[in-house]
Amino acid sequence: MPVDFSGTWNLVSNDNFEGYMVALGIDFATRKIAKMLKPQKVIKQDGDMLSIHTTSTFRDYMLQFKIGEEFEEDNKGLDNRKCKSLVTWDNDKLVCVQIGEKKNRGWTHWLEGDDLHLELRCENQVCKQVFKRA
Ligand code: VL7
Repeated sequence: MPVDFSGTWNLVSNDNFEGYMVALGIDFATRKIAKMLKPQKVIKQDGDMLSIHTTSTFRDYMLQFKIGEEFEEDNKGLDNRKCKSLVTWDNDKLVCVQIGEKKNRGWTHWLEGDDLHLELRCENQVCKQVFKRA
């Protein structure tokens, strides 16, 4: 049985989000607002289909995809760069590779106890976020 990430999750820690945003070229004013946010993720996992809705008081981002199938990602409201993205399982971790203008871009989700972990990568920057069930 694969891991089930379904649920509503609240951000409790956010290490080096600033470095990740700088690597993505997010401007200073936007970064100032973004780093104050405590986003929530609503994840729905149904077989190979996933939706991850990241919401905040400032911006929302919705991602829907099928595991193992490449898709176009527009990153609208984030850095707005288009990528070809692919999410696959690495044991119990969900790994996304985002091919585009930025090197080494992607993310990994996994569960540790009842916490949801997320590593966001761009170029030489790694942001580490932890979420707890709402
Ligand atoms: C999504 C933010 C910084 C712009 C606003 C910040 C708004 C709330 O891709 C992500 O998650 C994956 C895995 O769960 C699913 O899409 C991370 C937040 C990354 C990057 C860009 C700052 C402006 C944050 C939407």
